[in-house]
Amino acid sequence: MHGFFVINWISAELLFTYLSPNRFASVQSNLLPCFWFCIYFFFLLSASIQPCGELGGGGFTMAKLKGELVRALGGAKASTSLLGVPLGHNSSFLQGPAFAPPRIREAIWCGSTNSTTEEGKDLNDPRVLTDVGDVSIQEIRDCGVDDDRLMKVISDSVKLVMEEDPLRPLVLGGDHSISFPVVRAVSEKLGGPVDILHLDAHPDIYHSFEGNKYSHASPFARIMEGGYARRLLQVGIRSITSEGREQGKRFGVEQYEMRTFSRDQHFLENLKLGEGVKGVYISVDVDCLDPAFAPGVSHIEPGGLSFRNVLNILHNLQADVVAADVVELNPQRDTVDGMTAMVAAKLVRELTAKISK
Ligand SMILES: [Mn+2]
Repeated sequence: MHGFFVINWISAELLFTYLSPNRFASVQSNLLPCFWFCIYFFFLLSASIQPCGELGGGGFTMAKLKGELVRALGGAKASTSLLGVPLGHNSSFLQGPAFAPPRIREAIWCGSTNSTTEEGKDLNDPRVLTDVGDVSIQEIRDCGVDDDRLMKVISDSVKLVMEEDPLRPLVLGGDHSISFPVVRAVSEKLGGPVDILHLDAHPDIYHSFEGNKYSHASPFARIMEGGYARRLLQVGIRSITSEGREQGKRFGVEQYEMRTFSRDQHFLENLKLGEGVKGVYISVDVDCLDPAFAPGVSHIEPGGLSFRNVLNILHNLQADVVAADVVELNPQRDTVDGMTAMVAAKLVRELTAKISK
């Protein structure tokens, strides 16, 4: 149940509807505005009498409570907070990534491993890792909300997490379309562009794909058009069309292809990013990995990175990582024992260690 977030959202929508000029123009009697006000306050009251929402509500109160918890424990300079965005409908092939966030959480806390990251951070410490739940994507779409507004809901949710210093969002996708509203929120909230390290088999920079400007094949076109990134480094690329290269040139993207990885490896495993901008954003598409390591993805593309290549890139990166996402795990394509979910979970664990300090 994600009712709390829906209620908050509906309240805001109703207020907006009430305050919009069109509404005033169309109102013929005084009764209609009163009716809307009553409805609005009813929802406001409903929200205020369930201060925690449900666990997994992903709403304002949950981020606020988690922020208060971290500060009560003595705080941290930066603290990772998971935010699930179970969105799969902008995929061009399969929609399974909508089911990924619970599988990743299950794997993070699986009893087959422990709560310590490779470099010694304890994920059980709320100053290292908290979780604010999921944005209620499907429930909001069930209300007939289009993608322009849905993307705004995602951006607003990310901003609510960032509001609670020192929380920094680590977003669990979802397909790759979510990176656009997430990066937009991070850049707007911090007040300037970030550098992006993007690990992926694909550049995801089509102007639009199959007529969809929010396609999971297009988020980095929207990000670069919006001016939300200064540098965009794409690593692991091995499925790229002429449009992908042209768009890369157009936006000044640094595309590192797998066919030259042995030449680029030392450089990529010792990166220093983010100087002179607001920080670094890391976007990891699980299909950056070779399918031998991560078969549970929608677009299987042989010839990818090893898991250790990716960890070397992340561990050795010198950067202030302000937010990140792990996207495109498709549980419907995973092995029966959920191997790729464990792979995605370990990426989340190690990214958590990178962000928190
Ligand atoms: Mn991909």
